[in-house]
Amino acid sequence: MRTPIIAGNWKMFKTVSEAEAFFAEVKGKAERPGVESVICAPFTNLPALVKAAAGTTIAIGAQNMHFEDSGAFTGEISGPMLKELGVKYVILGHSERRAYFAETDEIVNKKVHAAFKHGLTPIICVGEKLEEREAGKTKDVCKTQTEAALKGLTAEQAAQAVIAYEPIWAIGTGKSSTADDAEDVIAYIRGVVRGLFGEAADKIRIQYGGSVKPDNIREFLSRPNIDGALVGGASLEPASYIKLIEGAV
Ligand code: G2H
Repeated sequence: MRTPIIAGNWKMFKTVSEAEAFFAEVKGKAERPGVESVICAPFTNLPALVKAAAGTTIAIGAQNMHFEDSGAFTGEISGPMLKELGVKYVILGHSERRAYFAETDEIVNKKVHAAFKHGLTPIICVGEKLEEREAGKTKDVCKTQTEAALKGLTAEQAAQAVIAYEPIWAIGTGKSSTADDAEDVIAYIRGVVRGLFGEAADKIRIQYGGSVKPDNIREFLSRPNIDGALVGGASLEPASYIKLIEGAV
């Protein structure tokens, strides 16, 4: 009943010409009925990608945005700017933003509200650090981050949001969580959403992220609570991205 969503997170990779070349290769191939295909690219690539994606079923997303609509915030990009471009999704609260750019749960929550205000769908990242996992705090951390990020939303908004559970120790390290561990935590996060918003928990899509590849995506998506994947490294090559979409069906 929930359509799986595979989102490539390109991080700080690809110039405009590289993005255009990538898209030309995946067009018509990284598209399958029954799975939503999203490319989250650097800001500079977004106009070219939105143009290239016209008439396809591939959606384009950003990787961050400011919570204010406009103002003296040098170097920032706002929701109205993304909306006017035709961007549909925005990744918020990625662990790299939290770790390197001091994003707090409160900032992430403001950004989530700003995304909904401007008709963008947030992909909200939560997940524990290695030391938190080893201390048995995985679920506590995910609960705190999920509750903070969704604070003040309506149940209708919560149902439309996407959460990405990304254990930080599994990001870009080649070490992925097992599908069973990811399912356990994601089922728990869905329970947290149920506690806040009731039946919206059956509609919200919760992805797994962290070293997902074409050869392990099927295993993750075979679990009942895992509704897709947020993929970094393995989304950068056209052939690999196409296989991820094929593996999600
Ligand atoms: C986690 C993930 C993409 P990777 O950040 O969001 O990256 O798939 O490279 O671990």
